[in-house]
Amino acid sequence: MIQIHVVHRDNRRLYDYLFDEYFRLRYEIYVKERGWKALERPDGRDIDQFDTDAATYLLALDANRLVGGLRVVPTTHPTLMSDVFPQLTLRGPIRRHDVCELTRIFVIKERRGEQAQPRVEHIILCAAMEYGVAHQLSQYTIVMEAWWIRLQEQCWRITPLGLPVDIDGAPTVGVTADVNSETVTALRAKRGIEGPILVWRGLDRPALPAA
Ligand code: COA
Ligand code: U4Y
Repeated sequence: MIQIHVVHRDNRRLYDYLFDEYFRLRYEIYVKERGWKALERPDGRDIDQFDTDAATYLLALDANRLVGGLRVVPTTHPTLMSDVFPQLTLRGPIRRHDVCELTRIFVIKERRGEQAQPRVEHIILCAAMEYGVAHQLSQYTIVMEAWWIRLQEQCWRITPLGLPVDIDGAPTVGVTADVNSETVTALRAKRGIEGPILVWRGLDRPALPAA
């Protein structure tokens, strides 16, 4: 059974054993598969300037195997949108306590496009919404290749922050996605996910129940 583990500096020690594999997998996917040259490093790990203590990782584990992930960074800290791609926003990057940026979503190759529901990608996206509600976020910001828009529209309400820009040969957009408990409920129903899927091991659960 897939569970999405919330990993933050306060409980990272419990997951330290996973992180080298996590960064290596990211390198495999983003640099080797996707060809994102800006992330090339001699050590074969995708670790960038936003992998700091401010980041929270949502790690998808299936019987202790890492099968996917997503990174959440507060917009009160430097983000991909504010520091690398501010040109994607017409009114300037959002910096608010109740808004976080989502980056580095992935599913390992063997687990993509699964017919059996709920598939890993859907579980991660539902978990991200659950996390946002638990932390009383109002929105996420996302820098994404434009092909995501079609998939995104099926599950979240997104709003563009600017015009598409060609980045490294791919049309790329900056968007916000609204966070609310109605979306969590709708996603669970649509994807056949029964109840909360976040695991907060070693962390205080946020005061509010996660939807
Ligand atoms: N360019 C265009 N479309 C893409 C794409 C790409 N690089 N990657 C995936 N898609 C499309 C697929 O064609 C598919 O469309 P379909 O439903 O019409 O067949 C759909 O997205 C789903 O992708 P798939 O890979 O089959 O399965 P998934 O839903 O299990 O996983 C991802 C989706 C994106 C999580 C997975 O493909 C992945 O981890 N990719 C590598 C990491 C990545 O590129 N992340 C996003 C960066 S913006
Ligand atoms: C970085 C410099 O995964 N450049 C960087 C850095 C792709 C471009 O960004 C460059 C990344 C998930 C990279 C490539 O040319 C969205 C998502 N977004 C991507 C990410 O990195 O997380 C960026 C897309 S643009 O070389 N690039 N990092 N310095 N540090 C998302 C999540 C949830 C879903 C939908 C999508 O709802």
